[in-house]
Amino acid sequence: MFRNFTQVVDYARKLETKDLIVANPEDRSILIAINDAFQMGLIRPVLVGDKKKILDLLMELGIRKNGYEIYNAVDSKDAALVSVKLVSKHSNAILMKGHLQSNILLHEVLDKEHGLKMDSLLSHIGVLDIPNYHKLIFIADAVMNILPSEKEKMEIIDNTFKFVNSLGIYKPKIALISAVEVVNENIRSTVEARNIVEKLKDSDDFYIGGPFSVDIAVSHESAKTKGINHVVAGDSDILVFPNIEAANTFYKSTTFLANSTAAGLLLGASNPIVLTSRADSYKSKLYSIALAVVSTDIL
Ligand code: COD
Repeated sequence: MFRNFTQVVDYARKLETKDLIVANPEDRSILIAINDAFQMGLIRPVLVGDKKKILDLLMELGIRKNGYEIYNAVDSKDAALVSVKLVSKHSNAILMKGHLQSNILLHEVLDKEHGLKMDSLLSHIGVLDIPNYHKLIFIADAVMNILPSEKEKMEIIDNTFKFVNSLGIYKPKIALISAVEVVNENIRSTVEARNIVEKLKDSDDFYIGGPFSVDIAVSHESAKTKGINHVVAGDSDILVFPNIEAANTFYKSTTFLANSTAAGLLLGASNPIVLTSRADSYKSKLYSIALAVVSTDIL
């Protein structure tokens, strides 16, 4: 069971080296993270983007280009297309989003001809190490699914549970997040949470509760004050948010205001996909790569 990102990196170092194919790596923090992962033996870097700019940046950062495979791309869309095509040819490869908009890459990932989509729904998992919380917390979906339906939320829960469970977290506690803990027919997420909990509450694989406001999900004190006595309350492993705005706001608030470290991956595709925000730190990028390497081993 991984309790922090250092343990994830240590485990990844023991595994077989993977090809990491990066769309648009023309960014200092991305290149430093990739090079550190390369030096640790986690990955072999394959870079797709503006070749001259990449070489200039590598030189500026004092990184030798030996061991790097570099393909030129004319723009972000081309870089996304070439990267996805390269990844689709290697079952052992990892795709990473570099310095480009998420939807440009996701569009290519979803392409029926050359993409990485299988039968399942693709969803994002954000892993947060928050100094104020007693364990890693997993959040879905801050990046991919804009306003998932009730059925799609069930698929997101399935993707997320499988991933979290494979990291050694036995019977994770899943909280369905909304603004309040009581069902209000005018707040769709409370109604959906009630329905989902009704369907999944007898699962032997995980504990599930909701609707919960975030404070109930992560604070025993708050749950007690509000009269909520539930195994998930105050001790959640997984927060499932109602929509991308809520999840993304939580993800970025905790990283930029609460000194948290985040890692992010896309789940449900044929290959692991590292998907962090362009503004995420160098460490976030390194930890996300390590998590992707580990996920090729465990999923
Ligand atoms: N999983 C599997 N298949 C999917 C998914 C999914 N999550 N989403 C769409 N598909 C399939 C559809 O069924 C369809 O067959 C095909 O893919 C295309 O679907 P569209 O028309 O909805 O695809 P797009 O390209 O218009 O939109 C897909 C995006 C993922 C780009 C879109 O949902 C999006 O913009 N998401 C938000 C990305 C973003 O900007 N995040 C910001 C945070 S960093």
